[in-house]
Amino acid sequence: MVTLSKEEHLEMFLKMERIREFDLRINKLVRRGFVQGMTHFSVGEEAANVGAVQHLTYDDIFFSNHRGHGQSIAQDMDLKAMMAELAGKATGVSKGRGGSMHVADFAKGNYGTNGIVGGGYAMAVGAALTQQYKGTKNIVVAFSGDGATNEGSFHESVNMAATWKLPVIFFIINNRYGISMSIENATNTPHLYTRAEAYGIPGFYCEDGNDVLAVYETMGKAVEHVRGGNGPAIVEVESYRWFGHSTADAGVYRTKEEVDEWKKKDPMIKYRQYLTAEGIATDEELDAIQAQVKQEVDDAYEFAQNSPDPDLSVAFEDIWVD
Ligand SMILES: Cc1ncc(C[n+]2csc(CCOP(=O)(O)OP(=O)(O)O)c2C)c(N)n1
Ligand SMILES: [Mg+2]
Repeated sequence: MVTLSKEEHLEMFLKMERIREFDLRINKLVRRGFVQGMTHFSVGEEAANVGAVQHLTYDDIFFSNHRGHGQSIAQDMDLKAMMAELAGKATGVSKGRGGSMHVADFAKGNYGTNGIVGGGYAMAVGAALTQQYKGTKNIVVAFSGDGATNEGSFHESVNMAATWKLPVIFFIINNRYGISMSIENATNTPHLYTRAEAYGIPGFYCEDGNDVLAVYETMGKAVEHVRGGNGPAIVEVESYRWFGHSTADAGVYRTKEEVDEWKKKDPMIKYRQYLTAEGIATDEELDAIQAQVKQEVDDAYEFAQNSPDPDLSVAFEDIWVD
């Protein structure tokens, strides 16, 4: 089991709470038309995101996918700028031009969410090659879902990273579905981390990806391996998205019983129970964090609401490097 200080525990709880509260609010705002475009939620996958990102410094780099709110918030993305981005406002992190699938924060190593499934893998390999070439100790993480690992880009990227011993982790959140396609219908093996063997690299598996400490521990082993200059690794954690694939999903391919079963394994409740049972934090302290986050999300909404729309002239900015 991992040993963390109280501050570290509370920081992880805070980040998980931010992801939960932010996405619950965005869900409402999409329905009201305030947030435009396709949006994919990280609700239910808070532990999988925070347990992994907690190992990264701002000098490390990560590439996210379409479901990237969780990783972005876990790496301290400003909630105001993020909400403004989702609302298409000029004050957004990408000046309101990208929306949910194009939030990035280079200063914190967040190289962006990405609407192309499997689109982050090869870029992560390129970024890892840069780190190796420059001789840094920084690592790169390519976050993806289970479905994306059946794209050719996954196999090409892992193969090249393994051959060149690049400092990159392929971190898979296995939530059992790629849109409506169950993992059983998409692949012939029950687990994805076992693919590592085919490339001669280690694969790490976390059965309970809703337990933030279990994810943290599993990711810790992969980070130690990769930061130590031993080449890449694959990590698979099991979790579940509570909501539909995106805001345009009626969810007819999953039973209510299945969704309810996973809601019982709520990562927030699991962590709260651990923290209180171990005497690390009181319910009052955790309630105060929840109240603080609620206020942060309220403030982000107000900021986004009061922000101007972008001027059309910015549409063609930042396309070419000067
Ligand atoms: C190249 C490409 N193919 C298909 C899509 C449509 N699409 C968007 S998300 C998705 C499923 C992704 O599933 P998974 O990787 O498991 O991530 P999850 O949504 O479950 O987090 C698909 C097929 C796309 N955006 N890009
Ligand atoms: Mg999936």
